Amino acid sequence: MFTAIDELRCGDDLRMYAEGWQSWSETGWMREASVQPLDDAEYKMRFRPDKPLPDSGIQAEGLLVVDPGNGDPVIRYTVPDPCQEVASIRAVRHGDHVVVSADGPVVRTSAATAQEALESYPDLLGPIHIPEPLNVWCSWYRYFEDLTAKDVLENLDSIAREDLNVDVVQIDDGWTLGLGHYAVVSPEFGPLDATIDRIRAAGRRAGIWLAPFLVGRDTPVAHDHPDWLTSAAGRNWGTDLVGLDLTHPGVQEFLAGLINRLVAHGVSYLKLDFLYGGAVPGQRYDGSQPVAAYRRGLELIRETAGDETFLVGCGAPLLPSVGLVDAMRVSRDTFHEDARSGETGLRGGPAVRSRSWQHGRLWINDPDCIVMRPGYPLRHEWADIATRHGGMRSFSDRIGELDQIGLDRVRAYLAHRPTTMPFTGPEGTLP
Ligand code: 9PG
Repeated sequence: MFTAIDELRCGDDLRMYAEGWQSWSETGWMREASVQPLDDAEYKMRFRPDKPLPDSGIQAEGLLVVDPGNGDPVIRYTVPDPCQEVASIRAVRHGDHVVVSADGPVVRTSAATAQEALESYPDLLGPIHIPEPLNVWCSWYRYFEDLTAKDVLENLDSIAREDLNVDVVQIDDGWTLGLGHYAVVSPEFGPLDATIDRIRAAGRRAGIWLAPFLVGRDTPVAHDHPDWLTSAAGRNWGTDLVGLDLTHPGVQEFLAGLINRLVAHGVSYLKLDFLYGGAVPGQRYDGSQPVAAYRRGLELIRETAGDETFLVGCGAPLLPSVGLVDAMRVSRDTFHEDARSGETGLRGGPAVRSRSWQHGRLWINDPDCIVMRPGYPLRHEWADIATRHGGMRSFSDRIGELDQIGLDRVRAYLAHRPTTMPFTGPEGTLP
């Protein structure tokens, strides 16, 4: 139930910053209307299944800034504790005024500028430890799910031969049959432990991808443990997805066991993907609400992995993750497997720019991988944005396939480790 909480006069230059729910959600400065989902799966995977979207106006998840554009102060609306509950906050323009409404408690603060309104927000959340960013080689945008241990080792050797400044060799999706199959290693991938050993022996950190908060509906875990499941979480890997109840002792034991095993094998970097699955609606074992349950699950992973393990959130509810992840994906994928030629444009561009104020304050921003082989036509445009607004520096190519231009650019990208000093200001994109 939405209740009107405020009414502001506005001018022609009205602009509103709406924070999206998770890494892949649209976020930024808007004038009148939010982006709408294309279909039900996208609704579940980029929006909140339990939060209908308004017919008109914009909807922010937990953080809205209204710059009235008439010289009046900028107003920021936030939620009191985003680790417990994230209210949706709506803003609708009616001629010369804007009506703000919310479906939960909201704190209203005024600021002199839009930049100040965003940049002072992290102060509300208490001290947050921000580690140094890492440079990453990632398998995904070259190998997708057809990855083998041999591919990883080939690139490990290339990194040494080309003397690239890579901290982490990260095995993305493809190494496992999936969490729903109890995260067993895929036979097509080959030996995981030996690969991790080789990465570490080469003096790099071993990183691995995991989607720990959801499973396929038609998988052994879902069949064996119907009481571990919450509700629908979209669709991927050719199957409907369902969220896990992170307050259930069985789920907690399963996840802690898995993280323990990976860390004991020498993994010290976890890309935690599809995390929104932990916060879908549904009944939970201990009666928790979705956001609090999600936070409990992420805390469990942090506790189990230890402070030395670098955690990257991806597909992750943003505000409920603060303080538990080292880096956060702040954008959509560089490209999807069926659109490698770049025809979908720079999908990550708008959110990477709009969320640049979060870098060094809430976490290290991860703009996603650059891809520098000649076959990706937007390689330079995307690298320009990632260089300017990034934080984490990752690339995803078969190194042997890079041309000289691509290799030089990768080398330059990794050579200058970005500082964790906060970026200077929000660079919103206006339609
Ligand atoms: C591995 C990939 C990569 C990538 C992640 C994530 O909406 N979707 O269907 C959807 C599918 C995949 C996806 C994002 C959205 O990519 O962002 O970097 O790790 O998983 O499967």
